[in-house]
Amino acid sequence: MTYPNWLTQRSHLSGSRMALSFHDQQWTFSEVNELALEYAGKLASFGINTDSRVAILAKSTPDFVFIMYGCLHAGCEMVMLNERLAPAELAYQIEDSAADFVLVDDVLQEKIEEHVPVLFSKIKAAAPSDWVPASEWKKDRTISIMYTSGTTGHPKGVRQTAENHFSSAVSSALNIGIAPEDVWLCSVPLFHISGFSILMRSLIYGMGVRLYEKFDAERSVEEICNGTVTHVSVVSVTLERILRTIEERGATASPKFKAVLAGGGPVPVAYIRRAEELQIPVLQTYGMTETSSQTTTLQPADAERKIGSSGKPLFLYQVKIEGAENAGEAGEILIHGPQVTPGYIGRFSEREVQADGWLHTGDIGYLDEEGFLFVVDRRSDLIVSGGENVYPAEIEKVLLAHPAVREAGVCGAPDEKWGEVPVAFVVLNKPAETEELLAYCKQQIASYKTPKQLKLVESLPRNASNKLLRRELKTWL
Ligand code: S0N
Ligand code: AMP
Ligand code: MG
Ligand code: MG
Ligand code: MG
Repeated sequence: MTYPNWLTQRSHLSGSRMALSFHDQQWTFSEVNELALEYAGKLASFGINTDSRVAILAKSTPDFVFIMYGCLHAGCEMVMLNERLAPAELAYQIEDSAADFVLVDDVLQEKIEEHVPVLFSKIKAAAPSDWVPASEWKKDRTISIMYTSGTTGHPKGVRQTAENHFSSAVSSALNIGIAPEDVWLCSVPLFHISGFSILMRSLIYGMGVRLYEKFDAERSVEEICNGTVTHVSVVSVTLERILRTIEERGATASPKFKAVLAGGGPVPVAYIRRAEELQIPVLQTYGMTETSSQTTTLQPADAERKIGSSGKPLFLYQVKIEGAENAGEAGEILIHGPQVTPGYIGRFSEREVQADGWLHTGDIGYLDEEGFLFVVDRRSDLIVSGGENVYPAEIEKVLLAHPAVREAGVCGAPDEKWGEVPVAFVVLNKPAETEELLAYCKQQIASYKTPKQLKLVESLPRNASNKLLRRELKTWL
């Protein structure tokens, strides 16, 4: 089962259409394809081919996009590294994925400590080897691998196949619609599925992408109000910054602007009301790395009536609630469909993700009588800080490794700026300063995972079998 090579076909079908723009530069699909072919030849000169797995660490720039598209032509698997992670966290992912090469944007090279990076500048300067692009791609080909944390504190590498990305893009289009003039503003990270899925939609629809290296509320609002973009993906923190900027300016969205896709976590009802006030259509979505982005999406038409819901499953996708017999009964959310990952790599490669045909998300929710999904509780005490996931277990593991720490417990606390942030409770076995413990964390984990507060306590709440009761910690905040 194959697809024709997406880059070749897209350039053949709509070569003169705008594919990518960044600052004042832009590239058509045929220009992008030419660059991707050239990069694939350069990558081949390092020995990168269909058997390779490459880890990539980069800022959201056109070079990153062209190198990724070069990898698509080369047929290798890409492990997408999060630039906010600490060197030790990146080393774990590179190790666990057994990446053959680590391609690194020059500005991020200090983040790679234990491996020899292939710098973007070296790739650019290389002479391309002779090389022929595959005319077809297998549907089950793994295109990307993204790490997501879990209950154990060890991140898992999630495989996303060509079919996963294709079905995700098509189902999204069946819901949102597509038109030749569409341009999607991408200021969410390309290493997350929120950003990467925009590139996949671009290739599959022939749609333009307006790329930003980092989120910028002012510039986003200009694009939305000038009508230079039609869609934008946000998390709730960036949605709020956009709304506030529009409110402060007394601006209005251009009639050309079509939709904000808001995901990565719950969107507060107050933001939805403010967006309505400004006549900005917001589509709330529930999705995850394991489902290559959206699974359910709420249409603006239903937003008022179904406030708090993440919508209905996209076409071809199924959602059910484990153990629920009637509408309104809450239980674990189970997902089935062609967007669901076939599984993990590395140390979790043996773990079945769809043993009974369904992805067990760990999230708790219910379906109402009309089939709208409401997510009521997140998996494994997951904390979402500004769209980045923070798992208590991962932070606790780091704290416990400190010689002065006997016990550690982490929970999420509401936060004005980030929505939610981690707070740690620690029992010491010898004297230590909280600043020292926090500095110790910051050395080993991303700064967004470093607890915003650390409280020294006498003991932690545990049940009869000595299991830490993280929910109880919330009552100590
Ligand atoms: C919110 C963002 C933009 C904040 O970054 P900003 O403002 O650029 O900060 P910096 O200048 O880089 O750093 C300043 C200090 O702030 C710390 N910091 C940065 N980010 C965070 C954070 N999230 N939480 C806490 N602190 C943070 C920095 O560390 C720095 O501090 P110091 O100086 O101490 O180092 C940025 O965080 C951002 O881009 N967030 C969004 C990430 C994202 O896209 N998440 C979604 C992941 N989920 C998925 O991809 C699946 C769902 C999905 O597919 C989807 C999601 C959204 C929309 C659509 C979809 C879809 O289905 O298509
Ligand atoms: P990630 O794979 O990093 O994007 O994390 C996905 C997780 O984010 C899901 O399993 C949920 O726990 C949470 N999440 C995503 N979308 C929503 C939503 N609309 N409402 C509540 N939680 C969400
Ligand atoms: Mg994750
Ligand atoms: Mg940023
Ligand atoms: Mg998330």
